[in-house]
Amino acid sequence: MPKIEVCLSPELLPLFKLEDKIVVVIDVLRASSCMVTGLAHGISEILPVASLEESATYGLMGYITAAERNGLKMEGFDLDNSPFSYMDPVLVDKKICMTTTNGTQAILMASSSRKVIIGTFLNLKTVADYLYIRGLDVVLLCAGWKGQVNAEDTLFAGAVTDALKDSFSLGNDSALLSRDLYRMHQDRMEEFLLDSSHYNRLKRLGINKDIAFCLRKSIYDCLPRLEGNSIVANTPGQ
Ligand code: 3SL
Repeated sequence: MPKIEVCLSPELLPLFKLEDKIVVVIDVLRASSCMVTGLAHGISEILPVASLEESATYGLMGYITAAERNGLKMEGFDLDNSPFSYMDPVLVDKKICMTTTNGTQAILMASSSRKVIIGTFLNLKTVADYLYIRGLDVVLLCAGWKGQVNAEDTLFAGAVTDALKDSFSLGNDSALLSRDLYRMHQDRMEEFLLDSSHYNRLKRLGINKDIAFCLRKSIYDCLPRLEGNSIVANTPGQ
């Protein structure tokens, strides 16, 4: 039986062997939710980069630039980090270069794995179906917040672990903890998150509607995957 491990923070990633595994990068609030939304709405590719400088350089090369730090859009860049911004029809067929506080950094850290895909509540069923069909060992990598564990990414890791309970074994105790957390709160996720750090950070910034949107389950069947250096929508069979 293949196994599921959960990595609760990128700081713990050096403890995991990635080469032969599928890594699901999770940043529910909000980077991975933006990626799923954008690709579902017709953006052609999203290039994750680490720094604002790199993003600006890609801007000069024709990319639309998206830059967030501490929840805020950075001055001089085109897009903020709201999934609603990624629905804009002017972005159809466009290439985005994206840098965020945690999500894009986690993707870059996972790039040595067999395959990187992007998971969110928005594409939960598609992610679980894909992992089931592939039947390979999986690491669910939570982007967290600046090295700290966060509640919403852990909750999503638990949702995937729970969805695959009959065909995957638990690879570590983080998988057990996240699965049971999800089982406990799956019907009242926003209520559970009321006291969580990033939920409150975004609320202080007045970004409430993004939170509710990012917690919607399985509204897109889009599966973003890392192809070369860019995130693109997966085509069936890959
Ligand atoms: O850290 C990130 O990658 C962001 O998703 C954080 S925020 O939701 O834009 O604040």
